[in-house]
Formats: sequence, C-alpha cells, structure tokens
Amino acid sequence: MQNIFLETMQSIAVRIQDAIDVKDMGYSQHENSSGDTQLQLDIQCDFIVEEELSKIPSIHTIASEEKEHAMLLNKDGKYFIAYDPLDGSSLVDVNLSVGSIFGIYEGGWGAQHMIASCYIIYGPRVEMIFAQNKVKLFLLQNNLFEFVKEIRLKEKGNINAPGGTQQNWLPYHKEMVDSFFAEGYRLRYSGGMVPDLHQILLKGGGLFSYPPTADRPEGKLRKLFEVYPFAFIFKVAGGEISDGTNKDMMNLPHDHIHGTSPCFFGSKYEMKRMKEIYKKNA
Ligand code: FBP
Repeated sequence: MQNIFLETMQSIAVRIQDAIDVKDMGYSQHENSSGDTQLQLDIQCDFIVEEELSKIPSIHTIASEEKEHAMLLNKDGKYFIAYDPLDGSSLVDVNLSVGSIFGIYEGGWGAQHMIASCYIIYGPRVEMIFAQNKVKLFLLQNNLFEFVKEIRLKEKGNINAPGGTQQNWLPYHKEMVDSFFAEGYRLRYSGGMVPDLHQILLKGGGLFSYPPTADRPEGKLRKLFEVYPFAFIFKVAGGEISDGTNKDMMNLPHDHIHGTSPCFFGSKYEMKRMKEIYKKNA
C-alpha cells in the first residue's frame, strides 16, 4: 500500500515546496470550515493535494481540512483520505517549518478504519514519515523520497511541547506540564504540530500535549486530519496516546468530519504520568 502513495507524496512534496517558496503570503477572501481566514497558500496547497490524490483509482473519498464537505472520487475505491494540506500555514511567513498531514482510512471514516498515516515536513529539508506496520523516515533528494531509517521511540525523552493557551489550562494540567520542567525537560514548542511532533519522534521521546482548556473543552486539533494520523504514528513507533479520558482513542466512533479532540502523544514514561494525573482529576 505504501507504494501506491509514495509517488503521489513525492509529487505533492515537490509542488508544495515550490508553492511555499514565494514572496506574497497574502490572505484570501475565504474562510475554512473552522472559521480560519484562508491564506492564498492554503487554497493553492489544497488544490495541489486534491489534484494528485485524484490520480489514484483506489481512493473512494477525500476530505480536506480546508473544505466543508468530503468529495467522492471513485465509487469502487476502498481508501478514504483525510488531509491537512498545509498545517501551521500561518508559520510560513515567519519562515518556520510546516507540514502536510494525511490520514489513510479503509472502508470509511474514523479511528477504527485507520490503516496508515503519513506526513511531509517542509523545513531546512523536506522529509516524510510513513507509518503502516513500521514508522519509516524518508528524505527528498532530487525530487525522490529516499528511505533513511525506521523510527522507534525510547521509553523516556526530555522534550516537553505544551500547546493551548496557558491562561486557560486546567490547574492539574499545569501541574503535569511543570512537573516535567522541574525534572529538567526542555521546552520545544513552535506552534506547528508537524515540526513539534517530528522533533519528539526523531529525538526518541518526550511529550506533546494539546489539552482540553476552559475555552476549548473539545480541544483545537481536528481528529481525522491531525489527531488520529499522529496517534497512529506514535502507537506504531512504540509510544502512547490519549485524549485525556481513559477511552481507547483509536477505538472511538466517528462523529463529524471536522470534529476536534484534546490530544497527548509521547513516550511511555511521560504518558504514564499524564494518564495518572488526568485519571485522578477526571
Ligand atoms: P491550523 O491547522 O489552522 O494550521 O492549526 C493547527 C495548529 O497550527 C497546529 O499546527 C498547532 O499544533 C496548533 O494549531 C497551535 O495552536 P496554538 O497556537 O493554540 O498553540
């Protein structure tokens, strides 16, 4: 299945890298389904991904974070692809790394249907992580993704990436985040989900958190486009995941295409403490 998507991901990576490399970062007149004003770049990247995925006959339906509704491509297809064409796009004009995220589902939407996931990161280099039975790192060289190595998380890391508006954090969440800094963890948070999680994966461990907050009890990050793809990657890499409850995140029923969820991803040591503190305060 990886081979079906590899060529397409290569074309998407090359075309989006070109699209990013422009002067004008202007905003469009349009808003996406989450009420964010879309950059011209968001619309352009969305068009690039849609055009490239439309070439794969085994894809049944696609859904973009930038569009209200899903789109049927091939009624005989079996894959459902949810994608965020350029996550963290607001960071491009300050020249920070951003990424494209893909959730690959079979036979329908929802964590239970997820069979693979992938993201491309546009930073000093262009890299891709593709996860199915293993988590594999690729580097874009001469417009081709070359396999570099398999990624496995260690038991414990030293990176802490706490998202969300701190003034709206719940007291026990602040207690949890501070407990790692008190242990010497390094703050590594750019505000871009792809580079922040890529760093934890490649450094072998740590904790990323985007909690339920007073202003956003349902979290900010979108389940199909952002949360489930990274949950799948962290599980396959030997890490742990949570939505802040004791439910199995990868077994949650599907609700709304643009549904959001709190999310926590990390290596086992950090996630054990996160789950203990959240269970104690549930
Ligand atoms: P977009 O999909 O609108 O870019 O938002 C997602 C995101 O930028 C993530 O990449 C990042 O983890 C999060 O929002 C940052 O949110 P905050 O600025 O509230 O910490």
